[in-house]
Amino acid sequence: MPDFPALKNDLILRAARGETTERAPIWIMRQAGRYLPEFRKVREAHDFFEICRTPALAAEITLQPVRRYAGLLDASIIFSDILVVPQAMGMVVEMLPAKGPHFPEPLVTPADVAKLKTEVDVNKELGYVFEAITLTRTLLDGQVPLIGFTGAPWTLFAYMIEGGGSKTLQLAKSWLFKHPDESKALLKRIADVCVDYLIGQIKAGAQLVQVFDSWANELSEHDFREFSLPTLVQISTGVRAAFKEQNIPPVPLILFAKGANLQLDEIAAQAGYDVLGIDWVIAPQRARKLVAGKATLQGNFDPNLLYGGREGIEANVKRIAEAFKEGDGGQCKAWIANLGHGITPQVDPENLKWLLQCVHKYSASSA
Ligand code: 1CP
Repeated sequence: MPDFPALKNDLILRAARGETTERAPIWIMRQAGRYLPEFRKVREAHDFFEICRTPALAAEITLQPVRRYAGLLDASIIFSDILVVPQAMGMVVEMLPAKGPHFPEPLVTPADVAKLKTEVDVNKELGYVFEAITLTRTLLDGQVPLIGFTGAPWTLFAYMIEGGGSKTLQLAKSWLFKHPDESKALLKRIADVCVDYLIGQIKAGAQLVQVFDSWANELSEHDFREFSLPTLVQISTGVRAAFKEQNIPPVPLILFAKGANLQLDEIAAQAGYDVLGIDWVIAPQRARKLVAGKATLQGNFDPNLLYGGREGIEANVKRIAEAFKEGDGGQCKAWIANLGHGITPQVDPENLKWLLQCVHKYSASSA
């Protein structure tokens, strides 16, 4: 493990361990991104995946929100994308202007799985992410912890078959229903890569890691249990085994299974994650009841709250902070504040600043 500057703010690590904290730590999903003019400026000069593959650029963009919101953000997240995993498995992924990710040759039938690499050497294929993490953690100078991440197997599987974003996931789901065994085999292969990828990120310096199952909300309870949950367990088990076998100091594991709200109890009991991200649809009180102290909760402001004006932002942050503190003597316990999904491109950065300030104020023990 490289030697890094001492950490000055460990609030998120304490909350992830389930401790009571003086206020809620906060970071924002997609905090380095298109709502920031400084990000758009770098993007004008560079292709999206070129930035991901250039550690100095990825580090610079990761640091942008930390710099702009100095003292207000409690974590950084490495600039990359979940779709670097399908690239590592041998697929071509492009980022089209205004359209988003595009796979020119998506998987059409299970026979196409043969086109994927049988063995994926993450150090060779994704070593640039590891380098970016090591550089970023050094440049962060201990201000806040650095989060690494991967897409969850189900979400990556869906992109690999749909070939990009989709409203219905009709193609990906037809695989689940028509070819359940082949689907499970492919999901497992993706999970194998995710395990190695997360271990590599942790060894490179990631201080927490998050698994994004952004499309969990599209699966029925049955199908989530059948196709997604086992691979999420495979990831947490695989990473925790590496902590032991390779003598790696353990880091908290975060799972964001968007919209899997009805199954939070099952996920908290079985999936093996320290922190569970929740979207804005479920009330904090209900989420806390379902999780029953088995994990820290992360969330869950509606991303559109950032369009709600200063008063709207303040009132809703206050309400949600109070809900998370309820029953704990007005103190924050095991809560990491965040949005319930990524920040959107049209947000005024000043409104995000206000939301961060409101979280500091209303999550504090004295508030
Ligand atoms: O043109 C551009 O500049 C591309 C915009 C962009 C950015 C800034 C994309 C394309 N990805 C990213 C960065 C990114 N993606 C991060 C960076 C770190 C940070 O959070 O600051 C992260 C964590 C992601 C993760 C990601 N990519 C997810 C999971 C999170 C989520 O929002 O659900 C998903 C689903 C993607 C796919 C993706 N990449 C980019 C877009 C526009 C999308 C979504 C496309 C779709 O709607 O299907």
